[in-house]
Amino acid sequence: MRTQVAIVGAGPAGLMLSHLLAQAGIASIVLESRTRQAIEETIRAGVLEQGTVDVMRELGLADRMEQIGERHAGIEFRFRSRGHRIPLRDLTNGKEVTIYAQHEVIKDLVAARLAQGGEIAFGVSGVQLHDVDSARPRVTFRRSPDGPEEEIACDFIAGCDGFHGPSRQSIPTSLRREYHKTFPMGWLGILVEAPPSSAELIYCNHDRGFALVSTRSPEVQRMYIQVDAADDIANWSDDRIWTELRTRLATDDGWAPIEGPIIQKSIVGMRSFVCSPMRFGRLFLAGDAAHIVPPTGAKGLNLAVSDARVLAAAIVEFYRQNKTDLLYRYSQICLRRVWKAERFSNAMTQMLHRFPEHTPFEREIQLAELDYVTSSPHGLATIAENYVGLPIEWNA
Ligand code: RFL
Ligand code: PHB
Repeated sequence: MRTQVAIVGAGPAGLMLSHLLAQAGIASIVLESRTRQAIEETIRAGVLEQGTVDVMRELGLADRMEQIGERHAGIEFRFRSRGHRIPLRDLTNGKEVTIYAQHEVIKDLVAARLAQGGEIAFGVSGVQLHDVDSARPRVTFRRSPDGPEEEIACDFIAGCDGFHGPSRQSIPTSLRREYHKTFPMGWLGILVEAPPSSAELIYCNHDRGFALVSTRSPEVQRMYIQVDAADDIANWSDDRIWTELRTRLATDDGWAPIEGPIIQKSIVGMRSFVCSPMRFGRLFLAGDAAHIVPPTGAKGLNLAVSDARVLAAAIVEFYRQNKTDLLYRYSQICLRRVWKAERFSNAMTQMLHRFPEHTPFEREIQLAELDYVTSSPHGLATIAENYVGLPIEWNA
């Protein structure tokens, strides 16, 4: 088999890249280890930056998002039992975020790609990358564990296979640097059958830990609470979860979450990670394969999409104009935006969670920080500008 771009991984990065390339008439094949059903059902992110929404529109894939996604013009920070609104739209010349679940984005991208005749091989195994630093890279894989090995010869490989995928390991360790930080807490996330408790997202800092009220639809809410990183979901009965949510989110004027049956619950860890550079020869990493942010800034999916935009532009420039300028600058352009998203996600995490090691002094400093960013016009503008998403700086 031969194609122009072999894409490993059908997450937001890989699928978005396949669409952006197809729009420019460039062929790709996507290899995905999980089944279509599994990728369309995994519950993950929910907040789309304006730039991500714009790409969906440009690709003509925004119909369902416009129907069932919700546009939010602000968010709330809650601490010392009081809410403080951050008016995103007013502070960013009209930019907003859209609440639309990642698995809905995946469904839209997969359906459209298959309808256009695009090739996505689901459930493949044994994906291996070969000769990535030559002009003729190859990917081998099996369609089923005991099926024959098949080979794709290509011009470029896009490693969009998430944090645990094999692509990053194809960059020799001597040529890449990895930056890691693990946070001492996790997020217990739930899906609840109940109407929204709040018209906008609530990020809450409480003595007992962080809580977040988000939403998925008029019938389903998404909520999170900070728990110990090593905690087991079996320790969390529905009653215990509701007690924590009620306690952490309570306000002086009697606010309480709207409760309902919990239909899904799980705990995820929180880490920061960056791999630099994001390119080796003809292998280009995109999304979680190259970087992870803690979910507090709602940036992971959006970074995956902005990497895909830069990579698509670089590959299009190569085929159309026979230029390699953007390809060579790919890593630099992406990492400039990635580090700013790492910075923001880290700052949000530090500001909003309880840290076991904090002294009473550090706790007061944290609350003063929240007071500053929710009362100073500069503090508010900084949060808003970063939350709706920074632009890609093509001249990096
Ligand atoms: P993905 O989505 O992990 O996709 C990678 C794909 O590669 C496949 N794969 C392989 N395929 C073939 N061969 C192999 N050997 C393979 N190994 C792996 C995998 O099966 C998978 O389908 O990476 P991508 O495309 O880079 O996208 C990244 C995002 O999924 C991720 O950053 C976000 O979900 C993070 N995130 C959030 N991001 C946001 O922008 N806004 C949010 O509100 C937000 N909330 C969240 C989040 C992540 C969370 N969790 C679960 C960590 C909330 C949570 C709770
Ligand atoms: C979500 O709705 O899943 C969500 C919202 C905001 C975040 C992270 C996740 O910061």
